[in-house]
Amino acid sequence: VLLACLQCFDIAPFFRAAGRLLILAAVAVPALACAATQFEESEGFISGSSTLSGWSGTFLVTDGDAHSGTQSLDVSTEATTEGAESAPILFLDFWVKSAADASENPDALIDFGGASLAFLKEGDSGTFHAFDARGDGSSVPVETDIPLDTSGVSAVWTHITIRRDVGAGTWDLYVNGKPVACGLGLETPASGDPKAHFTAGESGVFVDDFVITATNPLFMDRDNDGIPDAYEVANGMNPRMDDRLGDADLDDVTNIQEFLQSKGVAFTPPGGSGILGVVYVDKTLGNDSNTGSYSYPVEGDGPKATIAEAMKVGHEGGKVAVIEGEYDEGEIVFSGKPFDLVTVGQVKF
Ligand SMILES: [Ca+2]
Ligand SMILES: [Ca+2]
Ligand SMILES: [Ca+2]
Ligand SMILES: [Ca+2]
Repeated sequence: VLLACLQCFDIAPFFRAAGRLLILAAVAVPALACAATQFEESEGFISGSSTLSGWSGTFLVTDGDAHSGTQSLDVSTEATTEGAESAPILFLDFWVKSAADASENPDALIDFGGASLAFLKEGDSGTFHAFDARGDGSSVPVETDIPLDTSGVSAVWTHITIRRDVGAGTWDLYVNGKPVACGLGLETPASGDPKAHFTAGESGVFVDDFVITATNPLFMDRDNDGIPDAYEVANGMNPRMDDRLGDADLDDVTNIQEFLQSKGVAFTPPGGSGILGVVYVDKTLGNDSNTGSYSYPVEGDGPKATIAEAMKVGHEGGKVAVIEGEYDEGEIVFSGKPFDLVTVGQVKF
């Protein structure tokens, strides 16, 4: 399974930016689901072919339009993926160019085990609608003003990412990499079915750069709670635990809602340990030459490897956050500095 997934990363360049962390995460998630394709000839997809391994339905591999390379999947009626492994939290990530549905009660453009999305014509532009199975199950507009061409087909490719959590019965939607809806209800009973189902509008649907994966394809998200590691660190959240429903700053707004309201805006990671007063220690992934400002390895920096070294650079009144693992450093000398020692996950001293 792991090997297959490393191949997935290999054929999906948009993964490469975060590849290092994704591979680490892949090691930690044994039941990894995985299916990635750009529909290119180099992957064995021949233009004009209507049968694909891992897909069923009515479609063609086409060289008529593409987001990546020269080919994509042209869904003329419907298409369903098969065969990926299941996991409680799965991400579906793809680029789409679709005809806008004129109906007021649209069919779902995509249904991913109860997480579904439609694309509706509204005036001269298109709007994505997300179905929230809580309440009356109707759809809510989540992304508007997608330009349409004269035939009512989206004039641009749109990047859709769905995070589906079967355990929680919820799903999140990211459009063009930004969070636009979080905690929508899955249809019940929520199914762990890893299949994705596309239904074409009047003029079909182009799909490209398609992947189903158990690791977050958009950003480093070690705990898979849908919030970037770096955002969590910058905002006092726990990057090693699903705390999306927690409230790090005690303002009665949940962490995931704060992330949503921020539109996932760029943040400045703490330069040194001063801003949050947290120094991270990770025996497995850390290195004592790092500053300890990050909970995860980043280019040229990351967590400390030993508590002793973290103590040296920590600020008085700050925190030393020890990330899961077994630490056998003998007696830890606090050298007179008052610290909060917090542990993340299973820590053994
Ligand atoms: Ca392609
Ligand atoms: Ca996270
Ligand atoms: Ca978290
Ligand atoms: Ca809050």
